[in-house]
Amino acid sequence: MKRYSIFSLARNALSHHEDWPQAWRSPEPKPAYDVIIVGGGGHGLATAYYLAKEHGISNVAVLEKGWLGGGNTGRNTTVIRSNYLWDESAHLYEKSLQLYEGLSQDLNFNIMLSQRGVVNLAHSEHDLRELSRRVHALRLNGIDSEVLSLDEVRRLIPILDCSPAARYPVLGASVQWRGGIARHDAVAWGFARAADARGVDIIQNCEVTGILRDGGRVTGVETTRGAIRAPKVGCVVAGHASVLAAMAGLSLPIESHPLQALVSEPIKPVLHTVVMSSAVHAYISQSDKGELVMGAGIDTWNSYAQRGSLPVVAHTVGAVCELFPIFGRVRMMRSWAGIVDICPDASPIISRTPVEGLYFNCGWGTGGFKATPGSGWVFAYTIARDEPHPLNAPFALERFSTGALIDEHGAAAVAH
Ligand code: FAD
Ligand code: PYC
Repeated sequence: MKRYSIFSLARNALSHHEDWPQAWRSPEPKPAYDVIIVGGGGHGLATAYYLAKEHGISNVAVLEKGWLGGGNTGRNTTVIRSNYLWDESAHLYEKSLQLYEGLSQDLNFNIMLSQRGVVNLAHSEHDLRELSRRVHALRLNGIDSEVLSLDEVRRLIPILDCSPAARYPVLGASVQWRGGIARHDAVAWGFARAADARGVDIIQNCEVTGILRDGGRVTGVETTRGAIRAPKVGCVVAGHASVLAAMAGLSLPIESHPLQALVSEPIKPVLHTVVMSSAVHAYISQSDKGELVMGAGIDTWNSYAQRGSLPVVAHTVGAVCELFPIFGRVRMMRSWAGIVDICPDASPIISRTPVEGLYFNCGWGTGGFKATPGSGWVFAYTIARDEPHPLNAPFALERFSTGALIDEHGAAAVAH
């Protein structure tokens, strides 16, 4: 076993980080692969990793037009939970949460999972009824969830304004203790490193500009670095799924919107759980660095520009200060946006398509970070076997013609 002494720590601190091994290679694209994954966010990298690990398919390329995790993976507010209402979603997100719970060990990379609990505040009798309905549904699915009384909320979050004089007084809450946050970059990097170690080629700065087909079957992709052939192509390009689909002559039931988030200057630890309120329309957690990480609902217009608008930021800061007047004196540091693809039922699409060998994993809207490992796991299964796993069968494209929609607008809550 390698031993680390105070001397080796000091030597590494002064080494200017030289001679570190590369976390993953940067290979030239080969002319052909068994599978091409378009999109080097968490979901695409997880798919490649599980293709290699679970299905022995490692002749795989992940093609990313920018840098790994530069899309929504690196822009999200890192909330993880599995408290979805309907059985189909609860099972899928719970699979993901369980994978998260073992992910640092599996990838041998610290993803900084912090299961600090996710609290959803109730501000009316209606909220209370909705929250307890969800808690009961979750418990029937074996997922941890409980209702908190106002006193319990007060004890858990002493800095929350629980006064009856508040515009939306807090009446209680629900909590999922196993929920929390994880480090978003580490999730992408951990999957990248582990996929690379299993032989997957990760190719950055390689934009897919066309989907090559012969008759009704996919044969590869056109890219800014030339054509690359493959009998199977999986598209995992959150925010740009419709753009990729159009390259194959497909139209998806998706709308693309900016979603914003913002962080404050770092302050001492004061907030130990994730807090969400649909009524004031904001959510907040405190990062390990001390920054307050907060977020908003989507900007109402469609856009592919990864920036938001001042009114949404102003609304969110106002809402957070209503819940936590103590934060009124904290200075904001920066805000940003990502583009989220939203389906009419606020549930994702993980599916084969009418083009043979072409698969789509998209429509995670405002809530796909929590699904990263689970999504990759079921998508790898779907691509490897050319059939859905029972966990993602309900999320196929066919639901938009059969009408078997899975309405999770309530679970997406604040961010919608
Ligand atoms: P991405 O990380 O966006 O990866 C897709 C990749 O595809 C990108 O890197 C992009 O560059 C690439 N790409 C696109 N087009 C092409 C092309 N033509 N060729 C090659 N590559 C291409 N979810 C939660 O669960 N919890 C949260 O707290 C949360 N907060 C959020 C806050 C914000 C502000 C935003 C924007 C989103 C939030 N989400 C959250 C949603 C979550 O971020 C996404 O659902 C999830 O990260 C999607 O992961 P992905 O790997 O599919 O997408
Ligand atoms: O899905 O939990 C979530 C979430 C929080 C913020 C944005 N999405």
